[in-house]
Amino acid sequence: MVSISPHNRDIDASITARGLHGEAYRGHIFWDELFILPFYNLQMAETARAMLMYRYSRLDKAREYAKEYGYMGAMFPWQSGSDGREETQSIHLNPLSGKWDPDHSSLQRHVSLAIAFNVWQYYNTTSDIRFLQDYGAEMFLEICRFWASKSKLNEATGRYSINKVMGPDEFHEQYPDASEGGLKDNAYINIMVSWAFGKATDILTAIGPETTRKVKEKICLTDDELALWNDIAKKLNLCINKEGIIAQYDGYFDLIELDWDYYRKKYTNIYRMDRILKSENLSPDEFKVAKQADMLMAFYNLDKSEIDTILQHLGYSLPADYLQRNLDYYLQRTSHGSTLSRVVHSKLAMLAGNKDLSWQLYSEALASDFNDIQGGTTGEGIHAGVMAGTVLIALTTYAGVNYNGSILKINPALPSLWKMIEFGLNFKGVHYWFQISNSRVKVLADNKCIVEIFGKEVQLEAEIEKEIN
Ligand code: IFM
Repeated sequence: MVSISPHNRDIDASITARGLHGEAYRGHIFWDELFILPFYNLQMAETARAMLMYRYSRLDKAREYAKEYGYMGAMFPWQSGSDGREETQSIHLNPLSGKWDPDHSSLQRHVSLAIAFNVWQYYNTTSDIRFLQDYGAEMFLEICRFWASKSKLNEATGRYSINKVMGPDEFHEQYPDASEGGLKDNAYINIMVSWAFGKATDILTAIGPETTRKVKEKICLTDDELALWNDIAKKLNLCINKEGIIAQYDGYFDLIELDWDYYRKKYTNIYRMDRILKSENLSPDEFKVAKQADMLMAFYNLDKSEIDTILQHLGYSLPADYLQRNLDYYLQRTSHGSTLSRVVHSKLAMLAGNKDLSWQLYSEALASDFNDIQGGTTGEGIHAGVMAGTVLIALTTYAGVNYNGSILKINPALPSLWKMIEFGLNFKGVHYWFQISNSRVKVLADNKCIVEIFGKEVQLEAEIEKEIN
């Protein structure tokens, strides 16, 4: 059971991180929508729209929040409830030590990028131009404006930096010995900001000149601001070592390597390495240990080709196998303290050509709530993000459906235990039915359209089934 369904599309609500099953996170809404919304985009577009309207209805509050911190545009809260104010706690109980530790997770400003990404994904999947014209573009542009005001040019290097943020990996909250929370140049954030500034142009083109004029007038957006976004998009800073590893954030390479064997032997379950380290009077901020995908999260959102373009645009050149290298590097340093971690890594493992690893992580992700793999957290509520994420991995990574472009592309790579998968979905106003095995795709659409199957464009006529081998 979730807090959003076709029956309550007119209710001002979105999906709480733990559904309606328990009291964990007090019913708050996080960035987990990013893992959930695509399912609704493909199956129940009106429900997806309702989720985005939950955010739009709190845009003013996000504007106030940005202003309160000296920024422009819209800064959405990391944890959101009914009135859109920041609901994140500032202290956190460590059950291992019984101590309340400072909690800087409200600095996960990347939630606003997730909302911008969701606006684009919703529009691209549904072609709901009215939503984009009336609400989505405004929200997207205000989010870009926020990130522009957070980007600071370093005259010496000619690069922009974004400071005082936390990435999705919640174990790193601040620099060791710093007196306040926040890190500089988180790679996931900087890549997604560059993506958002690029996408802003596509959004203005999509809504057309007349609506562009109206939206710009409504939010007083100038051409100088748009030019600045363009400049920032090309000059954001990333820290990359000579092996082609992209640092999670500036300073990450200076951290200490964790003795994983020692901790595995000592505690068996080391998902929550943050709590373990803190209970030993150490801090995860000092170690190369991640709760979940952070830099690699960019590859969950975007096609690798898009990231290659962004990196090129930013003027960085990396080894051809940089994705494999980064996956190996970060996987060895990740404890999967969030159920979302395995969903992301199962997709990445497949991208890096490691089918077995992908299946292992996927199977564990599937069992998250069924087996309560985090040892007691399911009783506090199911994990809505991982549930939707596992459905989507079946469709995207395994059935190989890519809905990021202007037509659907199908390139299946089913796990060896799967013979065939059959499902329906909606894309750009057309309803599709697919039956997919590794060597054959059967497809039926209710309208004339083009799809790409096994790398070749296929013209479909309404209600005429095609089989492609
Ligand atoms: O949003 C997530 C976060 O990424 C990891 N901790 C739990 C949150 C709520 O599900």
